[in-house]
Amino acid sequence: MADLLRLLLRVAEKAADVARVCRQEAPLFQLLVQEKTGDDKNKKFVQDFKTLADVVIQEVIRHDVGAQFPEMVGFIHGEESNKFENGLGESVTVTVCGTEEETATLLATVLDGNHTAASLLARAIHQDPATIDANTDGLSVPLSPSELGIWIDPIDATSQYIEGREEVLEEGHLSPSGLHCALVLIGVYLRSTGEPVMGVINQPFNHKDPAGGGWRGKHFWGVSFGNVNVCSVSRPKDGPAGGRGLSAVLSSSEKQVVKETLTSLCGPDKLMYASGAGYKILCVIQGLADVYVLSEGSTFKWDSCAPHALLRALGGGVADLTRSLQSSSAAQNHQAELTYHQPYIEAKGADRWANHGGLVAYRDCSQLCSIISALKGKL
Ligand code: 2IP
Ligand code: CA
Repeated sequence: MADLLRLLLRVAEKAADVARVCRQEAPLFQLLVQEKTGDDKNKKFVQDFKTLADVVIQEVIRHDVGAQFPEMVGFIHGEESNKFENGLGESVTVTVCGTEEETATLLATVLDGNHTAASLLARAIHQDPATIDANTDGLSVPLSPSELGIWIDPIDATSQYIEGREEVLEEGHLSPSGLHCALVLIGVYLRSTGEPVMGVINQPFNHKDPAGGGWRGKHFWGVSFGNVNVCSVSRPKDGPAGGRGLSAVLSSSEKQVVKETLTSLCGPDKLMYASGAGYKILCVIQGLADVYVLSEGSTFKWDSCAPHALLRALGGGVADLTRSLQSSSAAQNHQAELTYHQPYIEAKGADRWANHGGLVAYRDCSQLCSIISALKGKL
């Protein structure tokens, strides 16, 4: 497991590099923010570049994990499909090839012959990322890669990534929107039970290098299985016993009844809004909010798997909101924890992997109970 964790930290850093390059290199950035207009809109180059950037990042992760752990091939899932159609109506499967040149040639076919963009992207894909310094010494978990599956969200909060607003993060404060909400999420789950056991989160745009070297990222990780619970983020000291009121983070598009109920429970000052499903769970992990409540089925397994593993390592979790509201006792709440191995068979396409019942992300079970009691009968 320590080997897998080190690899995931490395590939997440490579993915973050690709995400940064797409914004830093002018020929790629132009494609990223390009709005298709007029004839161009109807052209058969159906996919937007932003989707291609997502797919490229996802395939880098899939390729590197599959190369080191062949037992996991077939169990590495992501948000995007890697099949594209180019301007000539040809179907192209985007993969990472053996050499940078081969990858550039393949990408040029999807980018309708834009060799400059294809070469820049291929260079980022084949570059070795900086070594990640994570203290994983002594980490031993009795699990083998053949028991595990992976969920990848190449870029969560894509809209913030494209918009690209630069905010200066204030220590200890949540910042509702901007580039820092964009996250690379890699979650590992147990194939037999679906429980999340490892998570790596990379925030490609955490701060600007003071020496003018562009954006620097930050990574977070956690492992939770049996009695091994290790997280790179320490549990905030002033827990609920410290007498603070409960604080919650929501999507700005949350239902009015949830906003009102939580305003009464937490007080208006303790109710916050932020973009990105992954970023909102990261806020709970970091103690910037106590809970994240979502009443809609608008997140997916790839959004929640990685940060869920970190929350478990801290003694918390992510529960299905609908199921928690139905359960009669607080003790049953742990049965409502989200799992990652089974599709929702009544749905089609990506919806099969939606977190249909909404969710509550929490660090502390008593706070989960307060939220569930407050919302009972309201939804
Ligand atoms: C999205 C993204 C959105 C979020 C939505 C996710 O993923 O994180 O920001 O909505 O649930 O599925 P909101 O910000 O309202 O919480 P992606 O950007 O990968 O599509
Ligand atoms: Ca997402």
